[in-house]
Amino acid sequence: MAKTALITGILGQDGPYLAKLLLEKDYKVYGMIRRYAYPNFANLDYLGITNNIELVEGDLADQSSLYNLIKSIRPDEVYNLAAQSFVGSSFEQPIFTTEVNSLGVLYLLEAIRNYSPKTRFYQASTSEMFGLSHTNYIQDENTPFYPRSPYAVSKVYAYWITVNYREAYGLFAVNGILFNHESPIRGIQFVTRKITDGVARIKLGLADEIRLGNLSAKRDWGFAGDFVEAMYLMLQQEKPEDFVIGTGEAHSVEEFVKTAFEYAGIKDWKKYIKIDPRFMRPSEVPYLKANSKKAEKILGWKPKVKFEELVQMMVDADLARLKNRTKK
Ligand code: NAP
Ligand code: G4F
Repeated sequence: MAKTALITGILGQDGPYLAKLLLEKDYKVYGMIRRYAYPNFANLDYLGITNNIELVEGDLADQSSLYNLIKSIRPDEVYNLAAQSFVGSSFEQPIFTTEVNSLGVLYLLEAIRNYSPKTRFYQASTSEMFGLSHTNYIQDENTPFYPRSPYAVSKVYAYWITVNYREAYGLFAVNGILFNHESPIRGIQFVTRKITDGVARIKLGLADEIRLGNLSAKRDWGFAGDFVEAMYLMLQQEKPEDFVIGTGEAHSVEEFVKTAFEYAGIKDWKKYIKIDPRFMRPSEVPYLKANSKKAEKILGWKPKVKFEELVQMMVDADLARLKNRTKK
C-alpha cells in the first residue's frame, strides 16, 4: 500500500519541493490549503505537480479543521510546514504569528494524539530559535535557544510542545531545526529572492535599485530541494529525534548581493543598493551557521548545492521569469 502524507504549507516554498520528493517515492500526498478566493498554485506549477496533489481545506488557526482532517485521512506522516514564516512581519503581527506557529502545532499534535497516534509528525523548527546563541560561532542540537523575534519565540514553543508530546505520549514527533534554505520559488519578501529578483530586473532594465536593510547579517544558506530530503529521512528513522540541518557555511547579505550582481555581469553593485531603515529589524540575529554532523552520521544527509550555485540558480530563474517583461 502506498504511504500517505499530509503536508501543511503546500503552497509555500518547502511544501512543493517536499511533495515532489514524496510523489517520486509513490506517496499519496494531501496538501492542506486555507480558504482562498484565489489560491496561488504558482509554486506547485513551477515544479509541475499541481494535479498530483489532493488538496484539502484546513487552517492552523482552526482547531476543528485539523481534527477533521487527521480523523478522516489518518495519514502515515504529517509534515507541518505551514507558518507565518516571515520574521519581519512577526514584529507587526505577533499575536497572529503566535496563534498560527505555536497554538497551530498544539492543535495538530492533539488531533494526532486523539485520532491517529501512529501518525509520524515533522515540525518545521528553525535556526532562528538560536538567535544570539552559539558556541564558537556554530549552532547544533545542544546550543541553547535565545530567540530574537516573536516568530522565533513562537517556534520555540512549537519545538518544545513537539518534544513534550513525544516524551509524554510516545508519539513519533520530531523537530527539523533547519537553517535558511532558498530556491527559485522562495517568497519574494525574503532577502535572497528580493536580491535575485532585483538583480534580474536591473539587468533587464526594469528597475534601477534594490532597497535593503542590514547587509552585515550572516546566514547559512542552502537549497530547499536538498533540505526537504532531510525532512523525509527524519520520519523514516527507527527512533524519533531532532536534527539540525544546514550547510556549515555562513555568508553575509552583502556577499549574497555581490555574488548575484557579479554573476549577472553587472559591475559596481554598490551603485544599485539603497539602505532603507524600513527593512531593519527591532532586534536582529547577526550570525547563523550550522553544525549538521548528527544528521550526516544518523540520516546520511549532506547538502549538495553550494552557495554560489544557489545564487546562480536563483538569478537564472528570475531572469527567465522576467525576460519578456517591459518597463512600465
Ligand atoms: P513559506 O513559503 O512562507 O510557506 C508557509 C506556508 O504556510 C504558506 O503556504 C502559507 O499559506 C501557509 N500558512 C500560513 N499560515 C497558515 C495557516 N494559518 N493555516 C494554514 N497554512 C498557513 O515558508 P517555507 O519557506 O516554505 O517554510 C516552511 C516552514 O519551515 C515554515 O514553518 C517556516 O517557518 C519553516 N522554516 C523555514 C526555513 C527557510 O529558510 N525557508 C528555515 C527554517 C524553518 P499561504 O500560501 O496561504 O500564505
Ligand atoms: O531572508 P530573511 O527575511 O530571512 P530570516 O529572517 O533569516 O528568516 C528565514 O530563515 C529562518 C531560518 O533561519 C526561517 F525560520 C524563517 O522562516 C525565514 O525563512 O532575512 C535574512 C537576513 C536578516 O538578517 C535580515 O535582517 O537578511 C536581512 N535583510 C537585510 N535586508 C533583509 C533585508 N531581510 C529581508 N527580508 N528584506 C530586506 O530588505
